[in-house]
Amino acid sequence: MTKEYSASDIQVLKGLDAVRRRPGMYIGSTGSRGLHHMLWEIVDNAIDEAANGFGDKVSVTIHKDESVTVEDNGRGIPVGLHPEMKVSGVEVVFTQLHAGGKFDNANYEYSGGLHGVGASVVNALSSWMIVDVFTGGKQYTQEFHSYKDSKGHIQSGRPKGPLTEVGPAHKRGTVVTYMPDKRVFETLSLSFDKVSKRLRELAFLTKTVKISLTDERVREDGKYKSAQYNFQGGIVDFVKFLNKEKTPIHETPILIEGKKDGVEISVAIQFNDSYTEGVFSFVNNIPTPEGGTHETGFKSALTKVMNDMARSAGLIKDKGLNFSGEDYREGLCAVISLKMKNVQFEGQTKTKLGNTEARTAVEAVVSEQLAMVLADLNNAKLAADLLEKAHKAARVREAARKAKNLERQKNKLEGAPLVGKLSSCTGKEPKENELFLVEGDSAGGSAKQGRDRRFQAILPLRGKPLNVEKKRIDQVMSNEEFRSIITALGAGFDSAYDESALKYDKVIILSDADQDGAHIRAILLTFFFRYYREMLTNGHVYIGQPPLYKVYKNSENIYCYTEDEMKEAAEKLGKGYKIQRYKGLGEMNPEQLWETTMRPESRALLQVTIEDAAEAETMVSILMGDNAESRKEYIANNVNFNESSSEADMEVMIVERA
Ligand code: 1YM
Repeated sequence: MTKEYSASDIQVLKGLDAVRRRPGMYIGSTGSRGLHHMLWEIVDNAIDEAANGFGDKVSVTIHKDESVTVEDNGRGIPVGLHPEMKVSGVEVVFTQLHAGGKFDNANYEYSGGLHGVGASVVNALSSWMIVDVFTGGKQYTQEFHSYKDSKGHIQSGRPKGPLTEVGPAHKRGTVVTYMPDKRVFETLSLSFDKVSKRLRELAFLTKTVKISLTDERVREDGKYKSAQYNFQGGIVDFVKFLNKEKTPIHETPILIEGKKDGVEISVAIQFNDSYTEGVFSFVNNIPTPEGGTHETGFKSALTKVMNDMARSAGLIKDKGLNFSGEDYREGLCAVISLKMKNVQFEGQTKTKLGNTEARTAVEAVVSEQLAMVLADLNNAKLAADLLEKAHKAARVREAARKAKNLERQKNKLEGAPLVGKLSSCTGKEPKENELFLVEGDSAGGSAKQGRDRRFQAILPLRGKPLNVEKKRIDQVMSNEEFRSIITALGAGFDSAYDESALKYDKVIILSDADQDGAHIRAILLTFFFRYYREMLTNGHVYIGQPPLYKVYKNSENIYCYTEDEMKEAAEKLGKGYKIQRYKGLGEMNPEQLWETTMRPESRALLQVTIEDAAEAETMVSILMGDNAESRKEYIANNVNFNESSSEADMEVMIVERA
């Protein structure tokens, strides 16, 4: 039944083989991230169809065998023959890189970074794929597979036959099922949490669409684990959701929508009574956590509109206190969503928008509309509250600035200052040096003895550091634990941070594998997220991974980081093995700590990304914020006290192993 394909197909299919040779180029990685990326490719096509007004439902099903089905009720991928390729539109879409009419159309030109590389990449990296299209009262189907030919070469994403009509149909839409190829991916297991979070985000960003997720691998109360999302309010619902743990100072978010120079702009804003700022931006539904021109445009507009108001209100005088942009952004929660062509992504992780037209367009649209909203008499109280808030913030900032300058002067005056508890390293080359932030004095002691003092410095932290949530910058600065970190880093902090002065290339958090350790780690990550964001984007922050078990017999020791590894090791050593479970870092002697956790050649470090830190911040707000209800809910959903390790919480904050 497998038919030989014509010469023109062979050309096409070579593209798929190239994808298989270098999967990373197309989906970023062959780890968990890449695996999820596959799903986003197919989901994006389904969401686009709904966003363009065709259909309103998208469903995702993760099957027991880790294959995935995505279904929409749009027009269906075109089934007619492609005039040049002489095969169906469906076949073109799934076998040609960047195929199809869609790529000439505005929606598809947005592929920047890794997004939008297309459904054919998913086919190329799957062991099999089935596409069903329902259109014009008929059902069509086509199957693809990847197999080894007689010479042992992999043939990727080859059609088993042409698109075939299989019967009548009473619905419209596209259904794609695929099995990620285990010859390509290190893991085939999609994370329900990751997938549901992203689908929720897409439901906020595309308000017409109803999205459902079913996980057939997991049963809950006799049903499959599932989630459904539909937000009629779109990004207005999004900011309300983001503010759920906080106390908004006005009930209805401000919504700004407009189009300029080909850039479609939607912004939703709701202020809360906290001191933190949260701007969440997206371009063509892709998150841009590193910010970029759109965020810059938004911030200048906000500053300009507020400055104009402050000036009219007589708050800004030529002499004396001036307001800065930051002062206006205390307690700001905003979602920015842009739709535009020819997107340029920049930055370390290609998640920063570079297009200059986005800055001018956002600035113009937001300035004009925000000024109107705040001039509206119905919003007079909000306008007055915002000015008062900014005024307070400016006074505090001024006080903090004075204190900070003092701090920096101190650093300069004393050269390498002696931080009380810091055991510094002897090496003077910051690029080589590492700073370990260690939970507890006893572990700190072992780390001090076990380290390589030429490049490893140890700073033991006593007890739990101050919870940074809801603390003003001046309070954080005067806390002893944070002060010692700030001083040890030697590069100022917050707006005074100066990366060129940073004394350590790696800052490694070492905490116990228990609830307390997870808590301390989350607080420290929140601290870096709030005051040293650049350190995160530049990849300076790490989490050390002490082993949870030692399995040993006679003189052989195997250190294990998960329960599975432990079981495997026990099996390997056979009869007579013993297991030591490390409840804390303090239980390891200096040599063991060095060998398992500190020695560069044998340790496993997790590099913390900005997303991880942002998640830790969310976790900290929930666990320590004032909303007891959501705290309970969070703990019930995320923290498993029976679990032997703290992997449950680690899940929430951490990436793949570096
Ligand atoms: C479960 C995944 O891929 N749906 C989907 C894809 C397409 C269309 C409709 C579609 C688009 C257009 C015209 C158009 C795609 N079509 C193409 C191409 N769901 C899923 N639903 N007609 C149908 O944009 O012009 C690529 S994707 F290239 F064939 F037009």
